[in-house]
Amino acid sequence: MNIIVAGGDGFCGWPTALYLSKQGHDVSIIDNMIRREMDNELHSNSLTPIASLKERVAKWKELTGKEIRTYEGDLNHYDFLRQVLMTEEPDAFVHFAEQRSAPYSMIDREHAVFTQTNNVAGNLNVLYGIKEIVPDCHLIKLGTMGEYGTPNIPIEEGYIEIEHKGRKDVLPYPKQPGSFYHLSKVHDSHNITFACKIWGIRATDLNQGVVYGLDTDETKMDPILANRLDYDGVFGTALNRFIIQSATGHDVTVYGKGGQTRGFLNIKDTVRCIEIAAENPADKGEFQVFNQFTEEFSVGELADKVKKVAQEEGLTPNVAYLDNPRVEQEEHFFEAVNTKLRDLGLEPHLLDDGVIREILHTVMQHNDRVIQENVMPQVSWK
Ligand code: NAD
Ligand code: USQ
Repeated sequence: MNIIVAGGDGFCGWPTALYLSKQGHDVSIIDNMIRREMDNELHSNSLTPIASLKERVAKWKELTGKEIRTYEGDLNHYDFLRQVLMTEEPDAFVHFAEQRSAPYSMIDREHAVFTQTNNVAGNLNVLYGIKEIVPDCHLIKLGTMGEYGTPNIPIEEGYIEIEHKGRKDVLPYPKQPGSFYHLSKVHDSHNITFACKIWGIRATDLNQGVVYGLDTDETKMDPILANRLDYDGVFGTALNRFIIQSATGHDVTVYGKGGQTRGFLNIKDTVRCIEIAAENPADKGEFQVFNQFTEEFSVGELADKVKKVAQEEGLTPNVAYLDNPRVEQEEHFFEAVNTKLRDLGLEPHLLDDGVIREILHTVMQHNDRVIQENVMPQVSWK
């Protein structure tokens, strides 16, 4: 298949592009490098040193003989996007290219407006581009489990059957997101649903949980292929942050009571889920929704798991329960269905001590790159 990976320079996109290329697909990347600019804006960095996209794809070609074409540009520049779609004529468009940090979207008005403009308008351009140029192309869109929020009933995969006043219907599952970023994903889902209905576009929304780890078989082939790893209070996510904090002698930062429960998955499963979605395109006009996570944990539970492994490695981690900078439920019911990707062949890499230990060892090679002032959360929801 010809597959475009938009956001292919990012944390999920880069390993996905490599994996799809290894599997024999003809892969190209779109990215405007804004994530690298955000590091400069936040005076932050990836824990792992990362090569430029040009160096990355050149190394991949040298090692495997496989070419990944790159297009540097913004999905919000429609002429650029049209040109890429006309050149590549993709069978699938994997869309990772959004501002993905909840704290970044909550910094202030400008960052909220940027997040929603970048994400919602960018995705709308992709929908128009597919309609206009490649109407059969399958849109594989990264959504988030956080679109659903934390309702007091089980979360279904995209849709729920409701009986009301004696009548029944299957309706989109209610959305109660917890940040302007998560809201942007809900707006995207609505726009895609509508575009499928009116133009017959085929789309799959992957409501992904929090991703942990950094390596896949491909990124480990050479230091130039290394993936980025975020640890700062804006872009770092729960489990990866906890591991890096224990490796560098920083308190493990559990926000509030720590009962916040989310779906999690290993980056090794992210890349496979994208392949499964590509192999199982939605029908024309269908908006297919998969919940993309493998296990549920509370953040308090994750902190304890990391603490145990870190102690076994001779470290002295301390779990600190901080005032929660976010507005969210800290103790709640959480039970989400995630059977569709499993039924289509996903064999999850589950979280155990060995997995935590492996990430910890990688992290410890780069401890000196941590900018300590960036580790504590500084963005408040209020
Ligand atoms: P990331 O920030 O590392 O990568 C996103 C990439 O998209 C970056 O390289 C950035 O430069 C690019 N980009 C952003 N806006 C763009 C635009 N307008 N035009 C072109 N390129 C643009 O993020 P990630 O962690 O790889 O996440 C990828 C996707 O997966 C996001 O949509 C995110 O919402 C979703 N997701 C991520 C996680 C996670 O834990 N990382 C979990 C669930 C869902
Ligand atoms: N949390 C802590 N301590 C930390 C960091 C986070 O307790 O140091 C808590 C947060 O308060 C929250 C939970 O951990 O309750 C998850 O936070 P996170 O920063 O790990 O993840 P989140 O903000 O939800 O966003 C990440 C990605 C986003 C993706 C989302 C999937 O950045 O792109 O959409 O995970 S999900 O959470 O399922 O919506």
